Amino acid sequence: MSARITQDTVREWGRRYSNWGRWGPDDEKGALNFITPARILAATALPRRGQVVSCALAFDEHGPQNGFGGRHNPIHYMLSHGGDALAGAQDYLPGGFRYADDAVTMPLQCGTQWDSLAHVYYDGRMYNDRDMRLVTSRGAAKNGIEAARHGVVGRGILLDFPRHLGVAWLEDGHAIRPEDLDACAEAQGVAIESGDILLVRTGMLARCLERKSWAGYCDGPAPGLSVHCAGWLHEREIAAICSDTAAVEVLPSEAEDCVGPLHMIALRNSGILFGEIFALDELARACAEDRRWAFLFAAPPLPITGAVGSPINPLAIR
Ligand code: UVW
Repeated sequence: MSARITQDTVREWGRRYSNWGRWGPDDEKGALNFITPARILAATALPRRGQVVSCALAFDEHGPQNGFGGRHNPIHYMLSHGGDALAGAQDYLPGGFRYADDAVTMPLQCGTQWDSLAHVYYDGRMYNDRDMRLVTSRGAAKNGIEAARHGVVGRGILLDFPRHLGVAWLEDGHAIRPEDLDACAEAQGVAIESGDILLVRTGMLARCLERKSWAGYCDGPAPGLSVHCAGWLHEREIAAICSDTAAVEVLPSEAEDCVGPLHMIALRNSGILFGEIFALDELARACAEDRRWAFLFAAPPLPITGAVGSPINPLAIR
């Protein structure tokens, strides 16, 4: 029987698993600092097949958003197209040259994305003991996603829980505990190393696609990492944690009196990037085929100045 988890537990574990000051007072990269040049070079030796697998969900109107938190799916619209050309609106262009342009309106958190280290805070402070008032309607003056512009590149590890447990997907509310992470890694024959980017597949996104329904995906219970994984992530020096759910961590909250306890500890105190709404099914199939769950992984954010997140097209290179 687990002890009660409360805000006080979160504060205590936040202090225990803190990386504030570890890379100096100016640091905005957090746990990405664990990805050293040596780790990147080692990761480049992993691909065997020359196979590139995207972990992005399509950015379109069929995405999972339902208005929760003001988030909506991407709205893509055309600024110029063949109809303009046909109507003569591009006749000012000499020599028969015609063109199409487009635009997209989207919350940066609506699809496959990184949460920056300015995304969550409590007690008025965010990663590296910065004041949350640094994040205003003008954006994040510190800890914005552009701090990760030279990454995120390194060794990716997929932990495929449905495959490990012999189920199609984990049930909503299924909490993945530290010992489960170890058992899944061991079953897959991978040893977790400092600087790894961890991709945890729960099968929730696959379930939604199979049922052709996103009901509950953004605002309901979900499988995910237990708050008890905060110490595991910190001790193993994980650089970034990603999942095929909207929050990475299990929902409902395991804490009695607060939401997002894993975000609060692992993102705010340990400085670990959270990657959400990752599409991991194709990668899971590819990894199972050759029984190799480690790969070169590249998921750079868009360097949007002051943004607290970024859409991404994460690539596993195998
Ligand atoms: C919040 O933590 C507010 O959102 P998300 O789960 O998308 O990171």
